[in-house]
Amino acid sequence: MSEERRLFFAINIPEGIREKIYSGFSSDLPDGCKVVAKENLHITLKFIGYMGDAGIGELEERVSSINFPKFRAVLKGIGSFGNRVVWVGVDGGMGKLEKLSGEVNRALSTQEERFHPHVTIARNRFLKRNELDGIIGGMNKKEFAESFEVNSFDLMESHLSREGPRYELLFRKELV
Ligand code: 3AM
Repeated sequence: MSEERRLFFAINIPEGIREKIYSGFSSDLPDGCKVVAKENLHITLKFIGYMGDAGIGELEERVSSINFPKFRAVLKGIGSFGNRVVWVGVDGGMGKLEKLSGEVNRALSTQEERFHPHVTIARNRFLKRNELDGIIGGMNKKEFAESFEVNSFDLMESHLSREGPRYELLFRKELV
């Protein structure tokens, strides 16, 4: 039996925008937050969980039936889920992202879950709610907005370690 791997489908963010997010926001966050590495910034399309190699082959075959047109997405604004996950929001292409997520669920025969597209930039560990809200308020004054064309999505493997996750691209599904 092959080793189980931790998998998720992601829309990877172009390098220039990852650089702007990282240098403009992530690197300013205090130590109480665990910042997502610049190379790991992405929008999770669907978390899969653990699967062996045969499962990966099946995922690839199933998503190969998806014929979804390329579209533009706009990343805008900073927010948080509760007092924990700090994110850059999606403020354009939302309908298309939701449709694409639906297509992925249809192809995989998985249930639709609540889908809130976002780019996690940090996870708060020690900051109090009002401290984090103050930092996010300051970040939003910078009025970050960047758009890019979504022309593919990727199956990623997450290798967990003490230093944080390392993501490996397993296959790419091109949009049409
Ligand atoms: O892209 P973000 O950071 O929002 O939180 C995990 C991360 O999301 C999420 O999958 C992404 C890649 O690791 N994740 C981890 N475990 C999960 C689970 N059991 C999960 N999402 C849903 N269910």
